[in-house]
Amino acid sequence: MKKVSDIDWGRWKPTEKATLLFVIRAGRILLIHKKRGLGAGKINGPGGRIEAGETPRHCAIREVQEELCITATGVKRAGRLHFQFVDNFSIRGDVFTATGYKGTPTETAEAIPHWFPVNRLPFKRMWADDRVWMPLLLAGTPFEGWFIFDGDRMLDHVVKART
Ligand code: 8DG
Repeated sequence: MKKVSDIDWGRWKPTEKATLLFVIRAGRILLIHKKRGLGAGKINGPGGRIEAGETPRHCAIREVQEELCITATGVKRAGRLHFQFVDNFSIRGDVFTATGYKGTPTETAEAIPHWFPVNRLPFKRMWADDRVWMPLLLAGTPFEGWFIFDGDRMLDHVVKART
């Protein structure tokens, strides 16, 4: 299981379902330094696991509230990511963008907020796949991606723009 094509994605069931949300405003994107959980130490969008009975959109908004103390507005679906890890863990991520927010981004136990210019993203400190699909997200092009990871290392990827 080293290639995306090794997996029957039609039957694939993720261990976890999660969300990510990126507030993009005036040429800048709101990211977090993630303090704990999967991807601790990395720069990412705020997000987390979907709870029972929750829609992905509701999860994305709740996670941003919990991690940064703001309420995202103008929330729109952007894409879907499928991650298979070689140790058998797997996670699906629904990705959203937002055009604004209410409140003030504030550090919490989970996250430190940081704004970055959209053309100067800190890819070296982000998950390896992000540089593959982030251009589609920033262009407003719906996307879907499939990835094989060994820990932090991306072994294979396929990303498609959805029209
Ligand atoms: P919770 O307590 O907040 O519910 O969740 P948690 O246990 O802290 O969950 P989490 O670690 O925050 O969930 C993993 C987050 O990391 C989730 O938002 C999806 C995201 N994520 C991956 N892989 C990748 C990736 O390759 N790139 C990006 N950008 N995000 C990823 O799991």
